[in-house]
Amino acid sequence: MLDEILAASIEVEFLVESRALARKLKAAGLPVTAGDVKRTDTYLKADISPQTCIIIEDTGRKYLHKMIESVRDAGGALIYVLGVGIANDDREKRAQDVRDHFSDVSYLSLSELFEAPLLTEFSRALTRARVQQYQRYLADADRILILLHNEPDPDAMASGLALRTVLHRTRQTAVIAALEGVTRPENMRMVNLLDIHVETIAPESIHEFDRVCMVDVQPHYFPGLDRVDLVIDHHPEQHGYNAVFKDIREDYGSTCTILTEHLRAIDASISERTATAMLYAIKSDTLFFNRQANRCDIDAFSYLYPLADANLIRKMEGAEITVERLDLITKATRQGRMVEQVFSVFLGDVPRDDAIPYVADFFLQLENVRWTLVSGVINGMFVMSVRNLGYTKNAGDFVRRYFVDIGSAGGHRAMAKAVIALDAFQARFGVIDDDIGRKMSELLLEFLHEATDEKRKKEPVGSH
Ligand SMILES: [Mn+2]
Repeated sequence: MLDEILAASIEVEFLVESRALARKLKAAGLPVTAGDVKRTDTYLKADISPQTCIIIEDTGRKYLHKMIESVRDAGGALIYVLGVGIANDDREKRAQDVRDHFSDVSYLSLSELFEAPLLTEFSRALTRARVQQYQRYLADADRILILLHNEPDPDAMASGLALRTVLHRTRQTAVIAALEGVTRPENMRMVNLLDIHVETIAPESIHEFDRVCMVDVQPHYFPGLDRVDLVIDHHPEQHGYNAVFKDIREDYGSTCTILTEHLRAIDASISERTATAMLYAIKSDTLFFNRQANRCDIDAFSYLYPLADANLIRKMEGAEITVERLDLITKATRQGRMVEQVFSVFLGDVPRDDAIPYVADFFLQLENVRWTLVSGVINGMFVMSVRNLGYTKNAGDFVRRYFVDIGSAGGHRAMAKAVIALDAFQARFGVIDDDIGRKMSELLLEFLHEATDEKRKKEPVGSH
């Protein structure tokens, strides 16, 4: 096996104890000699140098130390011991023993070497079975709807394109649509540069499609829609709806990461346009791996990277800054307050609801800021975005605690949102204008201090 793995890139020679085994291996075409593996002579004869990499097979025999010492005496310096056919517990003991006696010798085991790639392969096979199931289920539909959330963001749109690729369909037979279309500048730029068509449809026309799929969102988002065919999403799983197939992975940084795995599992070829959209989606949903990203997001990113157009991505990213947003940043700088690494500001009436998360993300970049709390009023609704770094406490828990009974409130560990009718907000908190920013920051500090108080209680007296 090692010959097969290594011989293509490295010159390999084998040394075995038994002459019979040497003859067998030689017959199989391997460069092999037989010799006493405990003797320094044997290694001198083999002409090893400090640059020779020596792998010693450890099958649990007693004279492992003697072998390592002989190799060293003959001038060997790059020594590995490879545990083969040893039970897990014994292997750990032997590895420890080698580490204790020979600090420069590394212990590897066959199972460790093979575990990761095999598990990846098996989980890919499981994903393949899952994808083939929904492919078959959707195959005979004339027209499929791929429904996105309102104001589709890069992850939603790219996931739409990716799912269309998985289903081997065209713009006519798999319609990517939303109830409210794209208006934000950065999303518009993506639509234009990648020529993405997101149709705006009325809620009633959802039922005109043979099958309904959704990506980056779940059915509860759409009132009155409680049954769909396929849901692929990375937001926390919601209940109270039926989906024939679903793949929801809360710990993933983007829906596109899940879809990259689906595409890889079925060996689909991904067009440059789709790969570019997906790569941009992963970057944008994870703030380039600055929030809520895992190993799979990084794997998906490196898989898509060579398939995508990096220049287009750079162009799409530049669209985030607009004069309108700069005005709000200026206002927030003047009116915001910083208390214990919490930046909070109430912006008053804001023209567009994307301004609020934008300002929240922006101020999170400032030195010493660990939480941002940005709120404003849009069409008579109080809207607040919460962001954090360092995950001391859960942003979603914070908004749910204070707002879920008077409006909608939810989110992840690092980002959350609350939307409350202005009169309900006033009735609860009784504050107006600039006092809103102060009040919100007090609530958050109260919430954050709770954690430290609990921790302190657990610590023994006098430990400070
Ligand atoms: Mn997303």
